[in-house]
Order: sequence, then C-alpha cells, then structure tokens
Amino acid sequence: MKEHKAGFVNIIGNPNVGKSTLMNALVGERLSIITSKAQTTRHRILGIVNGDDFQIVFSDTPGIIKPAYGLQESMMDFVRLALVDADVLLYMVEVGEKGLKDEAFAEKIRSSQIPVLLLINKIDTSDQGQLEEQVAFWTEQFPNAEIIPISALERFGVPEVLDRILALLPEAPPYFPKDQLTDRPERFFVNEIIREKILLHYKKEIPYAVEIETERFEETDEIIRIGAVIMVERATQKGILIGHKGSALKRVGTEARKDLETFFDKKVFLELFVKVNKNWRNDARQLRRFGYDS
Ligand code: GDP
Ligand code: K
Ligand code: MG
Repeated sequence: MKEHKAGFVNIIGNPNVGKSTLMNALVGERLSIITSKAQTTRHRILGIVNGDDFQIVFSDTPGIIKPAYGLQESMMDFVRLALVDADVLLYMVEVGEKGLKDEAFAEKIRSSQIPVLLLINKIDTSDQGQLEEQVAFWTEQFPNAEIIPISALERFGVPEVLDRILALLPEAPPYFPKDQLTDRPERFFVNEIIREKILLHYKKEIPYAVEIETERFEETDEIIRIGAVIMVERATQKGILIGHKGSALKRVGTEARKDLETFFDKKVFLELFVKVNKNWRNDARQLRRFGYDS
C-alpha cells in the first residue's frame, strides 16, 4: 500500500491578504473540494483538498484584527484556536505589510509547536529589492517559520506551498470521504462550532475534558433541527459547563446557533445536552477528529 497523508492546516492572516485566493488556487490544482459552504471567514473550515495519496483539511480563522472580534482576548483566543489541532499553520501576510501591531500574537507564532509556513503574498506587486527587504524583515521576526514568497492570484509559488504542506503532513488515513459530500461532515462542523464556543468561554480544563457528538441532524426546507451531546468525564465538569441556572450553557447554545445559521444559511433549532461519561476518552479519542463518532 502506498502511504497516505492527511492533516489539518490552519490559515491565519489579516483580512484581504489573499487567504481565499490561495485556497482557490490550491483547489484548482488537480484537486477537488468537497465542502465550502463557509466562504466567509467567520468559520473555521474552508475546504478539503484531495489527491490520490493525501487529504488536506484547510481551516480559516476570523481575520486577526477583525473588528467584530476586536477585543484583545477574543482575538488571542482565535489565534490559540488556530494553533490547536493543526498539523501545519499557514500565516499569510502581504507585500508591504510591515510592523507587527501585536507582540503577544507574534510571540504565540514564535513559540508555536506546529510548523509555520509564512507566506508573503502579492509579490506580483513588488520589485526584487522590495521583496528581498520583506523576506529579511519576516525572517528576523519569525526565525522559526519557513518563508515562502507567493502570488496567489498568479499562482506563483502555489505548487511549492502544496509540496511543503505535503512534506509536513503526518501519515494518516483520510478524515473525510474523498469524493462525496455526506451528512457526516455536516455533523463534524456542528461539533466543531460548538467546540469553538466552549474553547472561548471556559478555562482550559473544560475544553480538553469534553467531547461533542451530534446525534440528531434533520434538515427540512425551513429549518435544521440539531441535537448535540456534550460529554464530560466528571459531574463537577457538568456543573461548570451548565453554569448558574443554566446561563453558561445557554450562552454556548445561543452563539453556536447563530454561527450554525450563518454556516448553513438556514434557521437552526439547537438543543444541547450534557452527559457524564467516564470513558469517553477511551471510546472516542481515536475517532474524535473524524466526524464519524455519532
Ligand atoms: P482574504 O480576505 O485573506 O481571504 O483575501 P482574498 O483572497 O479575498 O483577497 C483580497 C484581495 O486581494 C482580492 O481583491 C484579491 O484578488 C487580491 N489578491 C489576492 N491574492 C493576490 C495576489 O497574489 N496578488 C494581487 N495583486 N492581488 C491578490
Ligand atoms: K476578503
Ligand atoms: Mg477570505
């Protein structure tokens, strides 16, 4: 059997640096995309790129200075999210983008345990001298990153980006069916959106102790009815998750529902249940990222 590589690649960068253009260019190379409902950068999954012997799952995070997430803390939470569960991080900047506005953010990137490819995009708009200056600047800022100058628009450097990602991906079976869209990925997105809200609203212990399972996903012309179970290992965690008079869980539910409505472009009815299951780690760990666990 030929080896198969698969993994999660997160893309971060300011709005309009060219993240979506790069995605389109990558998908245009000999590949297929099976899911791309969320082209807006409010959501994490952008697309899945398949080859015979690989599968790359690209995720996006909201622009790192997006005003809607203007609070420093939320922003850092999103960057933290981008550094969790990824195999490779793509950090995209554009030619001429100078100076890091945010030292805390830069520090996160510098100390990333995940390989970072720093893509300097739009080099079609710069001359050689400028480009060399840029490469020197970013090399100094992020000595741990691999710098690749590209033009997503003109596809310059795009095959190299793909090659580097493939070199860095672990050997793994595909996470999603390679040629079809099923309801499995939809459940996977539901799980991910709920998980994101939990990561944002609770301290460390909770996000790492939970597992989410979407048990019900029923779509009609008007509405999608979703039932999801949040599994925890201990009763105390259940209490924290639910919060005083249910207020904490309610916030998770409300925010997740809003995102799901944008994601699926449809009204969503979302029910969340919290269950204590001491053994979920043993049961579910292997399947966690697959979206096949329901
Ligand atoms: P995103 O917000 O990071 O997803 O950025 P988009 O992919 O939507 O691109 C923002 C704008 O930059 C669009 O007008 C693109 O056409 C343009 N753009 C993206 N990549 C390049 C590039 O390599 N060169 C040039 N000149 N423009 C680009
Ligand atoms: K854009
Ligand atoms: Mg975009």
